[in-house]
Amino acid sequence: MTNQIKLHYSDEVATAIKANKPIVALESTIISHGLPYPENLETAHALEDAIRSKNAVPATIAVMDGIPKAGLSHDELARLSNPQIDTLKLSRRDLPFAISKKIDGATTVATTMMIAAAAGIKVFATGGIGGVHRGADQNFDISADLTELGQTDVAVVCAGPKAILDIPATMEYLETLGVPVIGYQCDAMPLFWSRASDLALECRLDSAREIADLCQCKWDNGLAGGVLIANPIPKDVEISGDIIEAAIDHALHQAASQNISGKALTPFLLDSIRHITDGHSLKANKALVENNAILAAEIAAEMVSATVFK
Ligand code: PSU
Ligand code: MN
Repeated sequence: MTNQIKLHYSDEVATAIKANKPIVALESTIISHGLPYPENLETAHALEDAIRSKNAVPATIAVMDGIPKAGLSHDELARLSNPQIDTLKLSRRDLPFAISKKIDGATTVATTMMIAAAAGIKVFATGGIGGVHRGADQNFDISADLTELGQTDVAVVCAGPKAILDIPATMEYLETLGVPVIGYQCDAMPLFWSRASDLALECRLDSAREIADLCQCKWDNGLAGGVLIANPIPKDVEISGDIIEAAIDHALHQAASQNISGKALTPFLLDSIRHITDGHSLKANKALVENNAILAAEIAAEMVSATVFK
């Protein structure tokens, strides 16, 4: 047997796996580094509740005391959201360090996919994936989320790449890696805080059933790797492209003048945009992740019924 991630399941997740119930993975970087306290803790609970309200089981993923976990306790969620505790942001390369040092770490899209796949969980809901940063031709800042999508069999529901990125370059990179990008009930790539962009998508699907089918066909045919589902932010909380673009510009200038780069860049930009938009971006961020959790639960339910009736 090849080695694989050794993980711990919460009772709720272990029971769901045995009973073949639909399960949705959730990431923890958004809790520790993406949202401020106390909204981060409130959102972590709201996401789990949204998934349970759809008769699916949430599996929030993180590394606690060096142990990769699928499903967290209330205490663990509180620990990850506590701003007084410095929690590492773990991408693929950081996982061995956190495990060997037995420390806590919040998982990004990349590491959440890895641990979800090891747990046999096929669907994961997040806010926005990481991607190719603006200026990547000079700084080479390309998120490991993309390479993970190219190799790990998990369907990731997001509201598009974060608009702080170079979106056309991110789309090209996903194409190179062979990652299907599905527009859920939309024809253009959603841009996280805004519903649409001028980037046309070639694959539109209008139901959770069709999305589950596409994933199953991909994996049944031995086509390894993830599927990206782009679910536009709900209309009532979207921020118009002009307003958000001005905020992003401002935030990017602040980051450059304070020499922020590497893994600190995404959290810095999200926080700075929250200040510039007077909290509007935070409200939007919470709503879009919840919207994604609900769609992910529907897809997970369709995947389960497909295996039962096969
Ligand atoms: N989307 C959000 N908030 C976040 C992130 C995404 O709404 O905090 C996180 C995700 O965990 C994603 C990470 O995997 O940012 C990407 O970071 P980087 O660009 O450093 O790879
Ligand atoms: Mn990066």
